Amino acid sequence: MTKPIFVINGPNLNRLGKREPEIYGTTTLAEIEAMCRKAASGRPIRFHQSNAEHEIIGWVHDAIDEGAGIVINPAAFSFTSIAILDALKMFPGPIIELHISNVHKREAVYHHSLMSAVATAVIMGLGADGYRAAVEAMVRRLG
Ligand code: DHK
Repeated sequence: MTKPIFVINGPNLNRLGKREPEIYGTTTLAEIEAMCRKAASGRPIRFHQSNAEHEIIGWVHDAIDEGAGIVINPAAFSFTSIAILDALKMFPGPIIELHISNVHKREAVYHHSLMSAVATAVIMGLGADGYRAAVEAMVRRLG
């Protein structure tokens, strides 16, 4: 059985499409999910979003048990959650951290992601298209 790629999304990303379109664009999360499934070219995808830290940790644990790779947009938890960082530390496979916006062009509160230290790679500033780039890179990396 081909192990899935987990695509995990953090808080407020369920509001994409309407949320600060000048920063996040107008692509909805459902459209992003469809882009990820297309970009995965046949590899299974587990696509999740939650505003709750414990649920995101639960999906990272699922990925530890049954996933091949993780693409994660931790959103605001990127800058606050040592708990999610600790969970990601246990994941043996490749991790691509993703941000729709270029956080370094934004307010200082967004400048230091705790997750980048354990990420294989970080993609940011490509808008929703960053998800397609991340999944395609993950598929190539997993071979
Ligand atoms: C999404 C968020 O919700 C913010 O908290 C981050 C990230 C940026 C994004 O660009 O995808 O700062």
